[in-house]
Amino acid sequence: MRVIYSTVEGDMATSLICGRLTASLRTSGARNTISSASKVLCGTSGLFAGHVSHLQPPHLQQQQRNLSLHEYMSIGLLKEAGISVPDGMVASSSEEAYSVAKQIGSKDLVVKAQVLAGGRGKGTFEGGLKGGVRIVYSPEEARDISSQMIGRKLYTKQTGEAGRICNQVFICERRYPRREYYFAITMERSYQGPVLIGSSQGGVNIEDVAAENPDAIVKEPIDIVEGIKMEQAVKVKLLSKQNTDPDNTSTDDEKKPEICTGDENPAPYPPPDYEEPAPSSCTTPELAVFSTDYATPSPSPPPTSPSTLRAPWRQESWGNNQSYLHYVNHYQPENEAVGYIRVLLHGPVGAGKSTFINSVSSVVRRKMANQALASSDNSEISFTKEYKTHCIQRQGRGNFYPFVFNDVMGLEEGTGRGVHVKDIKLALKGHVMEGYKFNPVSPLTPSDHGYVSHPSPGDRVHVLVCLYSANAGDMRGGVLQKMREIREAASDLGIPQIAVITKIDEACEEVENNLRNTFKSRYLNTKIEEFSRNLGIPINCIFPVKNYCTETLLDDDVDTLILSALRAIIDFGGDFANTL
Ligand SMILES: Nc1nc2c(ncn2[C@@H]2O[C@H](COP(=O)(O)OP(=O)(O)OP(=O)(O)O)[C@@H](O)[C@H]2O)c(=O)[nH]1
Ligand SMILES: [Mg+2]
Repeated sequence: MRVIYSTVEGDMATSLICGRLTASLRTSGARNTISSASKVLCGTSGLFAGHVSHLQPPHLQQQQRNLSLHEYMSIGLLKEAGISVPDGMVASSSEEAYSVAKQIGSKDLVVKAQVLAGGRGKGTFEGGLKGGVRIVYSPEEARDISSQMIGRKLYTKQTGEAGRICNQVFICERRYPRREYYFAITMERSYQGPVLIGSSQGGVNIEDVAAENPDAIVKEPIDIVEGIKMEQAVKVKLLSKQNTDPDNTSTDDEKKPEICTGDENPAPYPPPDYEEPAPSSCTTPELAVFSTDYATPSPSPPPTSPSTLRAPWRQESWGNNQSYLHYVNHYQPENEAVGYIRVLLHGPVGAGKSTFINSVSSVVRRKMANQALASSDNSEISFTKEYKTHCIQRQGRGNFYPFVFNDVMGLEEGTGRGVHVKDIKLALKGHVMEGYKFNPVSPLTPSDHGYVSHPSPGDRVHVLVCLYSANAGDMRGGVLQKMREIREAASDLGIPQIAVITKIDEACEEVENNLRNTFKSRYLNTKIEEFSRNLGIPINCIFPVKNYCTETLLDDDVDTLILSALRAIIDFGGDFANTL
């Protein structure tokens, strides 16, 4: 349910209550819903309570307007009146947003900027965040997004260049309604009182609907003494039939309240063309026009899971492994002085670095490999302790693929823990000797035995790959800082960088069930965007993979993702090696 604040120039304020009846009709039926809404408006604590001050003569009345309502306030009023609304709370700081999201307890949430302006969904915040209505999947993400909204101005097509400050966000559970209906109760001058308006067409371009299909809109003036009558409630209710019964062939007997659970064939919420009504759209005097922010749903949208998108966010040539393998098998670095592409892997403890090396080896050798010792659990302490180069053997003795992987100890939060950032920086330049045992407390120095004083072009790193688990919570400050530092050092040396997001199977059920959902997963899409933002790695340089961990047989789809990442790794590395 939404209440949209609006004013009309002149002496009459117009407020619209636009309700998404799907949720409430489900539980209470039309009359209850509408009369509950009227309580919100006209009851003793209702919005219009001040306007009807118990029938005093007009000249004694002090007109009171309590109409500048933020969405969370109106939702509170509707809830109080017994109307079913999504569970949610308001937050004034990002930390509060975090605890509110935790309290709601859902991992499918919407963060909505509380700004009295239309067009929030398509607005932009100062600082660059796009969209005043954002879907998030964790309390951490709610905190992150809120921190980019609270205290900043939102610019929408209604705020103009001045923008409007966002002081609060409303965090609520996400709902997946199947159909959209709108109704408004507005004070309208021509009726000298509140008018009930309903539409079966949603609200997008409602002015056009009013002109082209007036039957799709019902207007019922409310007698403020008698309240809403049953026939009026039924009239509004029947609008829903128009939406589901386009030919209007059903008999009156069939026109009974319909249960619309919103759980079947869910549509995205909010839908991609989310658009809020402009306050100015209410100025038409004879009709308090309400614009909806949801598209009228198609009668039978294709079934999709709420967690997957209809169209993938990246194209992948599933089943095209032969061409990938052909490329990898025939690859030769152009620069003969280099001989092989050196790939350095880094990332937090347990991100799947060693397992990725084994996975690549398994895919290209077409049999399971276990050459890089990987942890059998998700320990907090790095399992890999030494600097080790992994070559991958190909057919024929002494014959290896022209790319090698360097595995390192994992990064940890805090000082004196995990691999030292300075050691990774030295490895980038080729100063770290094979077999060097990492010391989290003190980095390698030129006087140490493990220091390579004169590295060859082949000792140097040609491509840096950052591994990160899709299943990790928020990007921890300390580890993120270390990853950034390593990235900067690599950038200074001109070394190209790629990120591999592992454990996509653990992070997302749809992906676990079918790896081909990888690029349709909303969660992964968001996660990769967040990762890209935090680390500054472009999205097209980030590759989601599922490593081979428990399998004993190769799988085509697992191979596709690994080969796709591998191809980019050797391409990037080869380009850099050519410059040496
Ligand atoms: N489900 C799943 N598990 C994975 C994946 N990648 C790695 N793992 C598991 O995650 C755990 C840690 O993997 P490792 O490869 O040892 O991680 P690492 O980054 O080398 O960790 P350290 O050497 O300890 O820094 C192991 O139990 C792996 O089986 C993946 O894509 N999916
Ligand atoms: Mg390891």
